[in-house]
Order: sequence, then structure tokens, then C-alpha cells
Amino acid sequence: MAQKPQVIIFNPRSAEAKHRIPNSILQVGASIEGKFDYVFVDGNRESDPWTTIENHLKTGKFGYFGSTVMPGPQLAQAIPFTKKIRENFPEVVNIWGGYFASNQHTSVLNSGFVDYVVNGPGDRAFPALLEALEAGNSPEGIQNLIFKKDGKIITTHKEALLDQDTLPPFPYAKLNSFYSLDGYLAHTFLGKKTAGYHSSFGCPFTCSFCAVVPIYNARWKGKSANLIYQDVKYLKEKFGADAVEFHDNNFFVSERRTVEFAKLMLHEGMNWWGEARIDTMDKYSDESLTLIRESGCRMIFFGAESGNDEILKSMDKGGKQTGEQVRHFAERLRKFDIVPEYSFVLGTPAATPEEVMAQIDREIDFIKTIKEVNPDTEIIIYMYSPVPTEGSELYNKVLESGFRFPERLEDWLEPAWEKFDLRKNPLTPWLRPEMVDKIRDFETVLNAYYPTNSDIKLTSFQRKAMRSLSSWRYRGNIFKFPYELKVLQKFWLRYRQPEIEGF
Ligand code: B12
Repeated sequence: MAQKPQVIIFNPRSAEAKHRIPNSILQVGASIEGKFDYVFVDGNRESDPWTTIENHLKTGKFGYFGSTVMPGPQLAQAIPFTKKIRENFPEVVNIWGGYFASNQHTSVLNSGFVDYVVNGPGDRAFPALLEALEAGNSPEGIQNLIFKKDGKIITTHKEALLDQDTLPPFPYAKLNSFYSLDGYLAHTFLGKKTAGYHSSFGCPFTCSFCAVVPIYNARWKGKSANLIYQDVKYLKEKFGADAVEFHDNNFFVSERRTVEFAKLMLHEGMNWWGEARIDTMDKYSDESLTLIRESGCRMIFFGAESGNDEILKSMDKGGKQTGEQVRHFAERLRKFDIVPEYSFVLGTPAATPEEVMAQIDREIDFIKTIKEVNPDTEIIIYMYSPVPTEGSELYNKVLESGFRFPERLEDWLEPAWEKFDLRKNPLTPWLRPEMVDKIRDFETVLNAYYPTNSDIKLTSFQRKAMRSLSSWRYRGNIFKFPYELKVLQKFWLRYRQPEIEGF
């Protein structure tokens, strides 16, 4: 029986991610465990990942190159490496998965060097695709796939989200044989050995600025509390993990699952963090919030987005979230000593430049009221960068403004686009430089007046110094040209930005 070709599963380098368990490739590996031999290549743990990939391919044993691709810095390796494979190893089949590949599949497949896109979860699609290709069968019957046939893009049916408890276990030992898993456990404000874990897919909501929506369309499925707990225990006992970051888009969807998990974690002495919705968690009972805190949940990331109900409506934030609820929930969480991490999306389109700027001013005032009711609230400011939520009010406004994504895949490597998804300067035609400057300058003054708790290396002297140096600006709303603060943040504090670097 001829040896089946082997598979390379690649995690391109992402900014500052060397200390992140690469759950994307881990779960992709799990999907073919025992069916195909495969190797992991993690660009975050290799100084020269191309040579590693090339040496594998030169053995002639590999027939498939699979890469996970998020927008942003990962493209800087994913695009040139996949192109080189097509040029130097034309018999190898190139398969991409992940958010960028799924949401930007047209430019990806029109590149001519990516053969298949796994659209959403690959747990079934990937092994089925490899089996079909090995058997010479058409992959048209396999769900969650996008590919070109006779020049036309074929998008197969979306698979219903799988029962997450039926998925194969994560091959931690296999990953550890390539890169010490210990090296993926970061020293963060949560703990000295913080593990990244992903326990659910999707989100029940359809916020039109979020890249999760085109892929999951308001569907959500989570692993049971006990199974999550078993994996967390394994990471603790086997690798000494003392904290967990849940990378789920929405970990706290189910109060029952969360409370069950918290009860299991009560005596583990581990801190944890996850992402949630304000209106969902505001329905949690005081008992549940107390228990969650006692179980080690120190901070929760919330998509606050805006203090303006009209803007929340135009973003299809849905549910019952209002500006008033965003404010009062920050106040409520203070009682439970859980730090709310509020992310805001500024710079959404409006009829006139004056209206865009007025909206930015309103959000700045709103963020300051949040800091008044709960000074510990961590504030993360994103600039709205469009994602293809076809048919949504927000995306229609984006298209009307003339905004278009690059058609050619390589154009995403252009300096302007490379930073596009970092949500720091999104090239959106209605956002003028003075608007971007205002938001950035406010962020600098805010981070000086209220330095982030997550920057564990900041001394209390540095915090006090920054606060007194910035108070006249913060109180007087004088944000222009805060160069003295920028210099200190860059060189004295080497200020940490969790939204880019993670914790
Ligand atoms: C962990 C993470 C990071 C880590 C990096 C992890 C890494 N890869 O090394 C860090 C903190 C560095 C990071 C940074 C950023 N991130 Co990030 N990140 C995530 C997060 C929270 C989890 C990803 C994950 O592990 N998921 C778990 C795995 C199991 O799920 P999965 O990736 O979807 O994989 C499944 C399928 O997609 C598919 N699949 C995926 N890859 C592949 C590959 C193959 C070959 C196959 C067959 C299948 C397949 O099968 C898998 C199993 O079913 C996601 C949100 C999320 N919950 O997914 C955001 C997310 C992907 N990040 C996002 C963004 C925007 C960024 C930043 C640009 C933010 C910023 N402002 O800087 C930076 C960019 C950094 C960079 N690119 O270098 C956005 C992308 C939005 C978009 N427009 O597409 C997301 C979706 C968050 C959000 N809700 O908006 N990120």
C-alpha cells in the first residue's frame, strides 16, 4: 500500500505571538490525526520557517501544504511562501483556512497559487478534502470548501456547527515534539504561564463590523464545561500552566456552561480571561458573577463598540445593548472585582466629515464617563476597518463611499494594506488624517492618565508620573500633539498594547 503523501500545517508569523498556543493549527492537526502524517511549522517559533518548509518538501514525501491565515502580519509569510511552493513544488496542493482565507476567498483563489480554501471550521472539511484528492474524487460534495473549477469559484454548503464535544483531542504532545509547549505559555498579567485555549466557535450575534459574521452567521457551538476543564487541568499538570486566556469570540454565551466551568475551576488557583457581550452578561445573576470571580476570572473583554444607540443600531449590534447599559455594566462589574476590558470601534462612516468628527468627540466623552464610573475599566480603541458583511447597513455605506478591498492577493502586502486589519489606520475614504490623529492622540493621553493594568512591568512610580504629566491634557480635552507622552510611552515605558499584542 503506497505511503499517503504527508501534510505540512503552517502557522505564519503574527506580530508578537510567539507566546500563543497556535490553536488554529493544533485543531487542524487533530482533524487528520491518525489519517495522514503531518508536521507543524510555526512561523512564530522559527527564525527561518521557509527553509524548514522547503526542506520538508525536498524530501518528496509531502503532497499538501496547509496554512492558517489571519489578516495582517501573517500575510507577509503566507503569501510569498505559498507562491514559492507553487513555483518550486508545483505538484503540492496548497490549502488555506482561517479568517482571511474565508472572508477574502476571491483574491485568494484568483492568485492561482492557492487551490482550496476551507471556509470556516475545517474539522470535517480538511480530512474529507485530502481523502477525496487521494482517491481522485471531486470535492464538490464536501461542505465548508471554496475552490475554482473551470475558472469559476465553487462555494460548497456551509456545514452545521459540529458538537464540539465530539471533536478529536488537541495533539498537544505532537505540537510539543516540534516546539516546547512551555514556550507557548506567556507571562501575562493573568499569570506566569498563561495558556491560550479555544472552547467554542462562532457567535450568536451579527455585528456588521465583525469578521466572524460572514463565516458563522449568528451560529455558536461550545464545548461542555467538563471537557474544557479536563484540557485546562492537562495544561496545568503537564506544562505548569497557571492561567488561561479563552480565545473564543464569545466564551460567555451560556450562563449555565460558564457557571459549571467556574465551579470546576474553584480550587485550581488559576486566573482566566475571556470575551463576552455586555447585554448577555448583564443578565447573569450576582451569584454567578461572584462565583466566576472566585474561580479566577480576573478580566473579561467586551465589545462595547459605542456609547451611541444610533451607532449601535447601524452596527447591527443587536440584542439589548445600549450606551446606558454599557455605562451601568462597568459600574456593576466593579462590585465583583472583575475588570471590564471595553473595546470601542471609532471612525464609522457618516454623512459629512463634520458628522464623523462629531461622532468621534461623542465617543471620547463617553469613554471618559466609563472611566469615571469604573477607573479600572481597560479601554481598547479600534478604528473601524470594513469586513465583507454583505447586505448590512454599515457595509452598504462602506461600498457607497467607494471603498474596495484589493483584488490581487499580493496587493495585501502593500504597506497601506499590510496595516489595514491592525485597525489603526483603515484607509476608509471618510476617515481623514485629522480624525485618525485625534483618536490616536486621545488614546495616548488616555493610556498615560490611566495606564493599562495588563502592563505588568510598569512601576507605580511610572504610573504616577504619567498620570500627573497627562492630567492637564485629559481634564482639558487637549489631545493634540502629545509628543512628550508618546516619547515616554515608547522609550520609558515601552507601553504594551493588548489589542495588538494580546496580553
Ligand atoms: C489567537 C488570536 C490571535 C493571536 C495570534 C494567534 C496565532 N495564529 O498565532 C494574536 C494575539 C497574535 C492575534 C493578533 C491579531 N489578530 Co487575532 N485572533 C486570535 C483569535 C482570538 C483566536 C484564533 C484561534 O486560535 N482560533 C481557534 C481556532 C481553532 O479556530 P480557527 O482559527 O477559526 O480555525 C478553524 C477554522 O478557521 C479552520 N482553519 C483555520 N486555519 C486553517 C488552516 C487550514 C490549513 C485548514 C484546513 C483549516 C483552517 O479550521 C480550524 C478548525 O476548525 C481570533 C478570534 C477567534 N476566536 O478565532 C482572532 C482574530 C482571528 N484576530 C483578528 C485580528 C484582526 C487580529 C489583529 C490584526 C488585531 C490587531 N489589531 O492587531 C492581530 C494581527 C496579528 C497578526 N496577524 O499577526 C480578527 C480577524 C478579523 C478579520 N478581519 O478577519 C479575529 C477574527 C478577531 C475578531 N473577532 O475580529 N490574534
